[in-house]
Amino acid sequence: AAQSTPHIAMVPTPGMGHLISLTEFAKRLVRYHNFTVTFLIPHDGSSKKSQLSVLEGLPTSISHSFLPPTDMSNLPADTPIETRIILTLTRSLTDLRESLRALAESTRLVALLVDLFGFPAFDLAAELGVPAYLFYSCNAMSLCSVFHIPKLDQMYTCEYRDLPEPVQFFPGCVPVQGIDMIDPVQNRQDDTYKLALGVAKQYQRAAGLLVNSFLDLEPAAFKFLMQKGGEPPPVYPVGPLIRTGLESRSDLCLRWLDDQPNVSVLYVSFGSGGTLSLDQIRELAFGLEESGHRFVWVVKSPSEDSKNATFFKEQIADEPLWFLPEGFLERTKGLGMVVPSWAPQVQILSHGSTGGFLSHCGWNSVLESIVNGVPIIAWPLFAEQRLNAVELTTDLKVALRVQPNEDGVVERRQISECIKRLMASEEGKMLRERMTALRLAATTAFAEDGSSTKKISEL
Ligand code: BUP
Repeated sequence: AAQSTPHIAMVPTPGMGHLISLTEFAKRLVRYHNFTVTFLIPHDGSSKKSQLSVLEGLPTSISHSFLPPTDMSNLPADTPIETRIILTLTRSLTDLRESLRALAESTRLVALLVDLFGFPAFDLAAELGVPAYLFYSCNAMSLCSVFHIPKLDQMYTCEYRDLPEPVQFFPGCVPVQGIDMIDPVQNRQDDTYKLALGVAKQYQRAAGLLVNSFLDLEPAAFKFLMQKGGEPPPVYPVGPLIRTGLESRSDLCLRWLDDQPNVSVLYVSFGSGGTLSLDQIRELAFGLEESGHRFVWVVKSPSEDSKNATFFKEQIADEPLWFLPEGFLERTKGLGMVVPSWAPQVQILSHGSTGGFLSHCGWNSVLESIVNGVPIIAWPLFAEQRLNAVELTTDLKVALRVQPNEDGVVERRQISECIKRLMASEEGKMLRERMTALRLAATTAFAEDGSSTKKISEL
């Protein structure tokens, strides 16, 4: 019987966002479509703790194994994150080949599913004669940009931030300034630019592209991607897939939220990858304080350069929140909660007291906000986050966006103004109403006859 159950191998590259959305997709395949799944996980030798927290609660028909750690010690410290991620995978290909072969012998292996950086594994699927699919864990708009970049490369020689006019990646696309395009194309001399330029070709080799978004959220982008005879292979909107199965309510900040008025608290987080400079953290603290609104702030230690790394480390050992302005915690006592490093984000966003999200606009965070109807203050930092911010503010109109000054710092005045606009103005009310409509559309996508339910069945 085990042999007749269709089996899928999933390969998540480093990054919690990749793992979480793939495991959510695996859960649906197991629950509604009678598949079994094995996760084969390349890793770079760093701690597996947060990955294990996701993997441990999975149903028994989903198993996992970590591939032997790759040696990344010869990489220069400033190697871009995208290169680092892809190298972790390419340096694991021999081990991955062996694991896939073993799976093909012991199960009825019907497909390989990799994430957006996983295309170097396509050849291994071909060797085994199984189709390779790609799970694109960002939005349809950024996928359109991936397919558009080779055209821009032909059309212009300047850096994209100097383009004479904004770009449209598909008919009906909101205009995007070059500076808001994805990070890997911001420097044409850089190796990651060549990588980004080649991605469209790689994606064309997939048997299908699964996008963690839904038709009603990005109709024009999906229309473009799904037109027959277009460049991409078949595209399947399969979202919004966000983290589920988090029932524990023991957390201190959830209990604090229980005591706050409805829709009154701003949740502040820059994601697992986002850090701010010391100056910026302090400016944000003053901005929060000046706004007078309630908040839950997930803070991380300031980003360090080699100059101050030792100093920062010594300070942290003495007092973990040393970088906050003096007296901040006392002055905001009762009004705000500061949570070091990690908070139960999905539960916070689904709590009735939460009324806004100041976010780095990572796509997982955006989807979690949409599913819970929480409007956003967009503060994008890196990767494709600026593109997400453009979509949220200009196209969907469910977010406000902050802009840094010439020194790259978002000033306290702007922060507090944005918070007031979001939490207590007519404008904020409209953003919330539109977010509520999106929330409904998100629920509908996974109804019995919903667009994403149907697309997954079709797939
Ligand atoms: Br930080 C944080 N609690 O404190 P990313 C994150 N998460 O539950 P995204 C928490 O981790 P990027 C925290 O809800 C999301 O499901 C969060 O977060 C959860 O991914 C997951 O890494 C991953 O911030 O941004 O939002 O896609 O572009 O940085 O990958």
